[in-house]
Amino acid sequence: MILIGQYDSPFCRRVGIALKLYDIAFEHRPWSTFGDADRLSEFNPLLRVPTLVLDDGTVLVDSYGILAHLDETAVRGQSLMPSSPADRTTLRRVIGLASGISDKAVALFYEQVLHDNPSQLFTDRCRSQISGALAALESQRAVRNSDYWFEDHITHADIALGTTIEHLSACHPALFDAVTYPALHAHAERLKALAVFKEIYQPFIPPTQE
Ligand SMILES: N[C@@H](CCC(=O)N[C@@H](CS)C(=O)NCC(=O)O)C(=O)O
Repeated sequence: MILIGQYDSPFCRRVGIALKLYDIAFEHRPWSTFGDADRLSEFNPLLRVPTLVLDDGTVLVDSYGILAHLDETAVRGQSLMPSSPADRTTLRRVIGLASGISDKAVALFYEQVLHDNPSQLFTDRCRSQISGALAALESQRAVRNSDYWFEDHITHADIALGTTIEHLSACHPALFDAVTYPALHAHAERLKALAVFKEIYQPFIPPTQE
């Protein structure tokens, strides 16, 4: 299996962490979506990461589908899904908000670095979408006392939150702080300290078209 994409992408990092926790062997190709567009295009016409090449050559794109595939096929490691249907619904809500924040963080970054005159309307909208989703997640996390979102068991909800917050803090430091979001900050710090989060990590590198 080959995972294409750099770990400064929260979406790629989520997949890399899940592969590790499921103990699935993979080769990592840390290609940039801009700098390595030519070789990436051989696998993914969308020029996006994560891109996962399965052992039979099938190429999966988009973290949602890739992670669903891993959940269905993993034979080792603890499941990254909670067992109760109610918790699964909660998990999907958390992941929807967390990955939505990352979508907006990436869009905001591209707007700022790739446009000569970034749109004020668009950048303000991204910032307010991000802070709205963070506030929703903060209030949901604040009423839970466990180390992970679901008791003592790491799930996709934790991985999505941890990778989203680390990415957001690196690329838009003004949009996240421990005072405004204490419960999310504490949660992200706990995840950051895990060996798998340290291993599947790359400092943020702004995109370049060269
Ligand atoms: N919905 C996608 C989002 C992935 C995404 O936004 N990846 C970024 C890197 S963080 C990317 O490929 N950007 C290049 C582009 O969209 O042109 C997923 O969950 O995999």
